[in-house]
Amino acid sequence: VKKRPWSWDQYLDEEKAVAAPHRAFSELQSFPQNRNGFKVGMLLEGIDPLHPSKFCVLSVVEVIGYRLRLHFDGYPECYDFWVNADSSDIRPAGWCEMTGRKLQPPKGYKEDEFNWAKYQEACSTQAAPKNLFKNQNRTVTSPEFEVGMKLEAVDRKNPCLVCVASVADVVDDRFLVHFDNWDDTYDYWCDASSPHIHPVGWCQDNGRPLTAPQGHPNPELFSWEEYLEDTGSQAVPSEAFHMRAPHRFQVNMKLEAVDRRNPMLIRVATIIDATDYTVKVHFDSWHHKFDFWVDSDHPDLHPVGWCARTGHPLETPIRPTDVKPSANQ
Ligand code: MLY
Repeated sequence: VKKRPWSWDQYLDEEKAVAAPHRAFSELQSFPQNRNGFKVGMLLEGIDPLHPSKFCVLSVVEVIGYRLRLHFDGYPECYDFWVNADSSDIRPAGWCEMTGRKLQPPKGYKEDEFNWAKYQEACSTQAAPKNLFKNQNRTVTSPEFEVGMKLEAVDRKNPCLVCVASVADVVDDRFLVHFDNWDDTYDYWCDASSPHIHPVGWCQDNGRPLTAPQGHPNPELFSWEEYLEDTGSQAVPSEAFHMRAPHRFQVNMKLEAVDRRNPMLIRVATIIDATDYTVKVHFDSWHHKFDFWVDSDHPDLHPVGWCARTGHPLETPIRPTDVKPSANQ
């Protein structure tokens, strides 16, 4: 018996479910406007997901549809990661030098002896052309967020904590949130509309505990006034914060989501729970132990039809109807 090809329309019909509407998705989740022009072997610079303060030398090692797998030159494959072609986390070769940032060279190179021209020659590979980076020359900026300014921010690895934090870097409309006296593994990039950041004094105004910087002599008695003075720093002006409206996803809506365990795969998924700014994603026909909470604007969530549109395979659920019931049941 020839199986009919899987179709979203038919599946939604059978499940009596609806697709999450396009307006629920952010620009970086929606159908892309351009093609993915990246090719295997191209070199570029990008943010290390495990150390978001670092820009590193990366090469494209796999391209599927609108996505690419990036590899840290000279390092084991286990650190490879996937991004969409329009990710804000990737930049053309030379971007760090041009913007006065440190670039983490490939393994085996010292920072001051790395040179893009020589490296490309040595590996006889080429840098990805600048026009492939959709995120370049964004006109939107966040001028009110300046490096060194202080704020209160949710530690996303420990989401019940709101902590003393600083702006550690600013690129276009995004900035890097760093937790004072902690290492950069807690850092994250966000923009002024993030629900995870608040102006200095927010915890006090909202009767919430504020986590002082690590090693603060008197964390219970932390005072912003003293801290700003002692560190010679300024608070991000409160007018700079423009928290976005809550998302428009609803429970039971269907979508396409990147598999956390094997991020090469995109699966048929359902929103099974939600808060104002996060959703809980379930992979259809998979065990609930794979469910996960994620920010509603995460670039790994896509509308129904995204895979078909971008030329990415979609992992479809195993249908119980595919299994013939036995005769004596
Ligand atoms: N128990 C955790 C808490 C770390 C919190 C760090 N934040 C505030 C940046 C730990 O010590 O690893």
